[in-house]
Amino acid sequence: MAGPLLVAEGDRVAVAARRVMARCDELARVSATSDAIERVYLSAEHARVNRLAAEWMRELGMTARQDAAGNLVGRLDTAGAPDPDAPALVLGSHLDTVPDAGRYDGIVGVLMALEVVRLLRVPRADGDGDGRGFVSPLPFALEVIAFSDEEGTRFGKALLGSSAVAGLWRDDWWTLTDADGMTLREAFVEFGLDPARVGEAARRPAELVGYLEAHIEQGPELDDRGEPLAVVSSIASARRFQLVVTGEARHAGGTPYDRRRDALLGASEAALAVERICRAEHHVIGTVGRLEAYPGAVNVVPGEAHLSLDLRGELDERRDAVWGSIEAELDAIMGRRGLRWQAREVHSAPAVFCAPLLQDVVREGIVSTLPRGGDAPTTLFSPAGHDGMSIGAVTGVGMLFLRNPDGISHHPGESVSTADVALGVRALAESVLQLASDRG
Ligand code: HGY
Ligand code: MN
Ligand code: MN
Repeated sequence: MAGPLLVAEGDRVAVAARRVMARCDELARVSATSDAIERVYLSAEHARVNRLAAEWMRELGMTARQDAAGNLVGRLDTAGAPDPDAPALVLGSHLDTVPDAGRYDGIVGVLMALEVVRLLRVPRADGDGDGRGFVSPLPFALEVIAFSDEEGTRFGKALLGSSAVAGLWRDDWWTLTDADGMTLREAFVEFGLDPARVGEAARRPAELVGYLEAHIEQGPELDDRGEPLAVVSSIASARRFQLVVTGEARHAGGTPYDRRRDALLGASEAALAVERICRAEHHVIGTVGRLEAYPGAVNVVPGEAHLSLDLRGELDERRDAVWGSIEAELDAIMGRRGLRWQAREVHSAPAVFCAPLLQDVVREGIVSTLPRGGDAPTTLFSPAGHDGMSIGAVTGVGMLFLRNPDGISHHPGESVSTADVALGVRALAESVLQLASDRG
């Protein structure tokens, strides 16, 4: 590519980056708790950030609508009469969070996408369409989707919002329950959505040119390499389980050790076994994020333990082989301890390989931000999950990673620099222009 396609007068990109950072702070204040960031699917906070982001979309001249699964969809039509079926390049990420979250995971990608629309839009010719101010000058419409449930924090199943957009919704999800016992179906209705119409969120491949997402790396690679941006090659496959270990609750004082069937100790050995088995693997990562003992009394040997398992890998087959090793090890551990265990799979998503063409345009976009003749941009595998894992079922996926100091994420200490966001906005805009150029 000859050089940057984007003529960004002066510091429009720097201004865009500052706006992104300020809005990340603004959205961080929309939380279920006053002392941390938490925003889960179909909550009052979800509704509030959708309203706020819809305002920002409309300010840009986009239409903004909440789809049948609670995702927020902004659209900038191509010139001429608005054509809702004109193929669109979708940019975006997610606005939901984990508990006690950082303020950039997902959020920064949605806001960077809006700044790319601001940089690329052109005034609508007088008299075109419905008089709204701006259009996409590209051979495709531009959409920004703020996905509503990438994390899966509330119901355990991740990617609910993007699954609906990809037409992957399953009816057996309706009975999933949150910590208060509310079903997904009840939460849908309470939020004002109609479960019977969730299928209307689905998009057809013919409507989509592709999906490009900017996201913080959520790992230390770029920081260690001293680079601000990277191309993503693929997104890890994920499986999530809820495990139950059953022993026998007994008196903490009167029960000798050789008479105990302590479920918490069995679960603890299981967690250590997951770490040991996965450490021996390349690009398979297992994490026990939650462990609860029951009845949970200080003077009772736990008769039951519940633990979560998040297992992900670069390749589905390798991940599944490791799950087999973990199952065998859990059988051995529980057998030794006279315990029983069972697993319920609550989430599964295959690995998604980013479309080569979209990897190329993201690479071109990054190159446009680098000094001429520099090294080729880094390409990274993403062990973190993203909405592209769903969207890959209906269109090509491309991702741009931003440096995430120390790789801290899913934590209030998560950070990204304004300078890197500026580079990221410019790279993402250039990627879009490169794609438009490739498509003639
Ligand atoms: O879990 C993940 O990898 C993503 O942050 N939801
Ligand atoms: Mn994320
Ligand atoms: Mn996350």
